[in-house]
Amino acid sequence: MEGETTGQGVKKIKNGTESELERVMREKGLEYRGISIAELPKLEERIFQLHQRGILETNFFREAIINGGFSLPEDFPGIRSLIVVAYPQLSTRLVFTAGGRNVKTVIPPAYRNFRNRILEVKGCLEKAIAEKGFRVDPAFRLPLKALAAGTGLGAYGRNNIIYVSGMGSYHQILAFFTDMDFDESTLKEPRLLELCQDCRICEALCPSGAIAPDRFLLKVRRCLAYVNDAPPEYSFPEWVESGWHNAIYGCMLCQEGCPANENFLENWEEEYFFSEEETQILLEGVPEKELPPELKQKLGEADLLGLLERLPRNLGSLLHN
Ligand code: B12
Ligand code: SF4
Ligand code: SF4
Repeated sequence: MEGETTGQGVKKIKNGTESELERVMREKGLEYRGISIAELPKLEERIFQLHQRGILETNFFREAIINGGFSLPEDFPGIRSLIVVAYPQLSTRLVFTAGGRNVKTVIPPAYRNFRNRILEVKGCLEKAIAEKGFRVDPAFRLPLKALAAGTGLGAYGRNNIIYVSGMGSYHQILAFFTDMDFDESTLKEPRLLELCQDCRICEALCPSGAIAPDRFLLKVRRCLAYVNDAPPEYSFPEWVESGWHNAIYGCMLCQEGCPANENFLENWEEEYFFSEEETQILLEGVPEKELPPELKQKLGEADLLGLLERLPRNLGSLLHN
């Protein structure tokens, strides 16, 4: 496959003033970077070192490394690179009704329609490069923040979340294997957001101490996002105060209070209202097949059906705030 390289490091398809990939991604408002697949073992090693030092407080090590999350798909020979993509996404507002009172909460950015977005972006990438004989396949199990930082797509905030220029932390990170080459594709050192140098707002706002002054990595088990994503049979630990909950799952306190996000707080991707009766049905944990069709459709659109079993616990806690 013949080609030349652009200043941005993307293989430019012959006869194009810019590569088709750059054009398609720009039109969709997506940011992306490419990295050689040969760099992946270096990332694995970085994470392994954190594990060796005993500071990786997450199951991620087991899932990603021991269970082969870094291994390449066998049905895709000739993988050359990874394309790492940031797709902007705002919060989705939810308004529940209980005791005549409206209770407002959110689905955080990045949580909604993840699978659909993978397919959508895969479609865009295919439109741009498949025609030239390249292939793309989603990479689900790689450490996406570390990849975003390692490709220079984004920088870490002190809150452990990736920030991308023009999107703040309001985006989803996606990654794809491809047999296309990028020329500027070595693994970079992770960068801290400049604003964080003189700021500790997120540390102060985190109610549970998950963002700690003495370590960069999150204290994962203290994070409300870890707590309220637990399977439905687990109730919240005693140390979690109900007033802390602020999202139907996940938590937005360290993002909403961050000055790097000030442009993204006012708008919603979408808004869904739940009547008193609907709120009650959700609190009772009515199974999906017994839901009134309209409520089921609304939950489907909001991408909340997968969370149905956790709703009595998570929503119940929000309503008691
Ligand atoms: C496990 C997981 C969680 C766990 C643990 C999070 C964690 N910090 O490890 C829990 C349940 C707590 C969680 C919470 C959330 N998550 Co989460 N999570 C994941 C998952 C599955 C893996 C994360 C991972 O790689 N952990 C492993 C560690 C090693 O990664 P790391 O933190 O990047 O570690 C690097 C840095 O610490 C760096 N480093 C070390 N020291 C230093 C020092 C300095 C100065 C610097 C700059 C860097 C640095 O080196 C490490 C290795 O490279 C990913 C999906 C995926 N496949 O990647 C989503 C993912 C990371 N989560 C995501 C989101 C949106 C969230 C929440 C914001 C959701 C919410 N609103 O509640 C919260 C954020 C909580 C927080 N403040 O971090 C997004 C991230 C989007 C973004 N913009 O960053 C992802 C990518 C999912 C997605 N596809 O959108 N998550
Ligand atoms: S609140 Fe301040 S320290 Fe925390 S991520 Fe935002 S800018 Fe950085
Ligand atoms: S998501 Fe919430 S609990 Fe987790 S670190 Fe941020 S503020 Fe703390």
